[in-house]
Amino acid sequence: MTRTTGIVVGAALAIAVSFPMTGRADDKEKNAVQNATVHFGQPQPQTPDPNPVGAAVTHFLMPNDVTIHKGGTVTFVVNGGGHGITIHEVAKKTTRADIAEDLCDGNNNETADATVAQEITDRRARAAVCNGAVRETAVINGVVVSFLGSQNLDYMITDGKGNLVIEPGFNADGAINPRLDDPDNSPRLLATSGASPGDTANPAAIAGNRAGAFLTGTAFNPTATPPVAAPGNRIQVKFLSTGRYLVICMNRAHSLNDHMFGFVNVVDDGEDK
Ligand SMILES: [Cu+2]
Repeated sequence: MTRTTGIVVGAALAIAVSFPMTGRADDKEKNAVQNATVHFGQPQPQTPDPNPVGAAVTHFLMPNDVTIHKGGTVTFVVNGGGHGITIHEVAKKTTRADIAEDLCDGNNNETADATVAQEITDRRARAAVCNGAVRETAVINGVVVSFLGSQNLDYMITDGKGNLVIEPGFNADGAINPRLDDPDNSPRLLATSGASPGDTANPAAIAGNRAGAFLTGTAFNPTATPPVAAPGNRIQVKFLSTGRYLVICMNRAHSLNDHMFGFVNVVDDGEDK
């Protein structure tokens, strides 16, 4: 009888203690889920603008910042064409602005907490400045080289600590560095569409094509009854270590021009998962 009472009292104390601990928990940890789903590209039906902006307004992740438990997964649902996914670890304090400032148009027209309508306005403004039709010049090894497309310039993408995360290199003739593809400058967890770090060990494996293929995304079929979205690739990644991870499109135009990136946070809330 006495022992039973003691167990009940002990349980009540444990519950009482757990509330203040929850209250102190970081917001990210409180909102962490075991398995998240992220749209890589605007979900169907997509609403591209008329040209010249076109599909640029569909180049975003939704949601663009998710938090999961250590050992959990994120499944990326690929929507629309021309995407490749790469994931790099970044410093935990890295903000969206830290990445955006290193891309074309920097933080101009990049409003992190904007309304959906404001985000669309921002994407249009960015596409007017950063696109495949603008001509850029750069000096490479003392030689002035002309580029068609702002996405073909070199960009040094650094994180919140100032560490280099990705440097895609110049893509002067359209073939040197066809993708946002950097296996060397930071820990990379995934790369779906590019060369392989085994490039030198087994060059025959990717001979003649450093670009690889883009992913197959969902496609809307307005002529079907009812209109349906054809399925696309769904890529599930299991995150085994805590940290903050940059998820960015390997299509240079999508990432460097259109800022197609987001984040995954992986937290350990002290529970056995
Ligand atoms: Cu893309």
